[in-house]
Amino acid sequence: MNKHFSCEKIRYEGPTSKNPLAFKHYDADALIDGKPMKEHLRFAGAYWHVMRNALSDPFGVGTAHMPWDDGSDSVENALRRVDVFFEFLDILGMEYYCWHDRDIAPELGDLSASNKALDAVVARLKEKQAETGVKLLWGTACLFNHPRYAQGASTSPDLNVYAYAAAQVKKAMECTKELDGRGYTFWGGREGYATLLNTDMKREMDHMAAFLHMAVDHAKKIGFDGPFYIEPKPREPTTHQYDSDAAACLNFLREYGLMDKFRLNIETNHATLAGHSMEHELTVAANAGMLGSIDANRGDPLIGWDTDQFPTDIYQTTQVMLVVLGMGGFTTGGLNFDAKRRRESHEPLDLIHAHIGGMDTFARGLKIADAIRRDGRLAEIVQQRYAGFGDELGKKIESGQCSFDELERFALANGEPALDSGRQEMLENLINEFI
Ligand code: XLS
Ligand code: NI
Ligand code: NI
Repeated sequence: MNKHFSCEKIRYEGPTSKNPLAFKHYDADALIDGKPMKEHLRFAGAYWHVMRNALSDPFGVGTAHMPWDDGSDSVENALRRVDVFFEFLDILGMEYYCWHDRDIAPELGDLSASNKALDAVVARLKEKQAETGVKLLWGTACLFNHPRYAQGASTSPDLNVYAYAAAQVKKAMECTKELDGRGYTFWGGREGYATLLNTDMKREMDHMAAFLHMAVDHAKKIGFDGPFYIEPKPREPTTHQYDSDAAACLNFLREYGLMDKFRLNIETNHATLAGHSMEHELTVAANAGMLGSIDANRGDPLIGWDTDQFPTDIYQTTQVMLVVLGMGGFTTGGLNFDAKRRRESHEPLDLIHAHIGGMDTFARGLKIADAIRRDGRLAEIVQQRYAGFGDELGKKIESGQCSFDELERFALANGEPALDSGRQEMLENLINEFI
């Protein structure tokens, strides 16, 4: 029995099990389409939610019980958390994790003291990784919590803040490299504006691009070859964030010549805040060959902010896994549970329940998506809808060899088009056959 989480290691017991502390669908080594489930899903624990989220909300203080944490900013306390976090990962059999610099180590009086504390914790993380085989999915720098970042980090009007942010990212990249991280994430927490009255948007975006170019240069210099991820989010905390959705990020990366080194990290609750579905955002990213990783969570349809709830919707995880399987699976990325318990679920054991649910929901989504793909009807129907473009004229259009003159001749000769049904409801029924 683990003393911090009051449970044993979580095992797969199959769909008929009534044990709340067992997986019903996530069977790590079971093969789906020739590949173990754990390799399809690449689950990661988010250090900030598991170890550092006290579960406060805008109206109340934290409720989480963290008996291992003395609440101090000491390095000893930070090191103790590392050990507990690795116990947590082991209980669930999670092989990856993610962090912000300031989650794993305290921010102290000045930058060099903070860097020193970070080094001490990174050394412990490195030992723990070697001992357990756990890997770092990505690291990132927290450029949104400290008051200095109130007006942005790489988009701050204050050059001193810009430089401070650069120094913080430089160090976080070096720590990620030290821990053999598979990627490095930029989420622009404060990279946006509260009002355009005081904002030179063009200049701020130019500054952000210069910042990211310096990150690319530094990666080359230190030999970090993992991709960088940009994580789109439309608003919150700012009124408008520059990385507002997948399409805006792709446009930004193209405009500033950053497509090579970057991929997108798409988060479910950010997609819905942007007024899109997760399926939409993933499809936009995947179509551009730019889907790198996923922050798995969900919003609440009745609450208008980033509630970061654990995924429970099988329909949604099916859609996600259809896109992931469709692009041939993750390479460097994975499914990072950027999700927190509700404030009412304050016991450490609730962290285990929450992740069991998230992992099982994705395991089911994976199995269902694989079955839909093997069945083949859905893909066939989509293919058929565009069948006309497989003909000679269609091929000319798709290869850029056609002209308006030719299409006008065709339209005049063929008369009014007789449209086929889109069959949406039939396809919805088809998906439900598998769920
Ligand atoms: C916040 C973001 C954040 C990033 C990492 O909404 O999701 O947690 O994933 O900075
Ligand atoms: Ni996130
Ligand atoms: Ni988020």
